[in-house]
Amino acid sequence: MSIILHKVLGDHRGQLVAIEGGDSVPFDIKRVFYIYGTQKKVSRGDHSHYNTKQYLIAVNGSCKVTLDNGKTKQTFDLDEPKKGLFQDALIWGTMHDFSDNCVLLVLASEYYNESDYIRDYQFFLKAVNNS
Ligand code: T46
Repeated sequence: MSIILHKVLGDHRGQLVAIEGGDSVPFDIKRVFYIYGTQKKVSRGDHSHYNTKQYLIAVNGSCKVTLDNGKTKQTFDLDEPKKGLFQDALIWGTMHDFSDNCVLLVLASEYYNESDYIRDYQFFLKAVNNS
């Protein structure tokens, strides 16, 4: 679990970051979504997935992401559009401390399927222990 710094392809017109599935993002990308209109003191996520892997980028503003593997937790600052964070399957993820105007882009390895979600922390710990 660590921040990946993407190359910024900028010139006098502005910046560009290119991300390709299977390269800097270690999976084929099947779904893209983004959250915005977040509130500083209201967290998002607070769940894990059985199979879905995610890659998170704050393309505007900033937030913190806490990843928990059932044994240890690490908190990461997503505060630049060139920073990406990989969230593997069976990792509990919480997004929090959003700045004003944060737009958090998420690339996902699977199509949306609510049955892939683990929204109960005790179920999550059981799933980790059985994996
Ligand atoms: C994550 C954070 C950053 C869909 O219909 N399709 C989708 O692809 C997604 C992600 C959600 N939904 C529906 C399910 C709920 O009715 O949108 C509603 C809100 O989803 P949720 O409560 O899961 O939202 P967040 O912000 O707590 O979490 C989402 C992602 O689920 C999660 O994986 O990392 O954004």
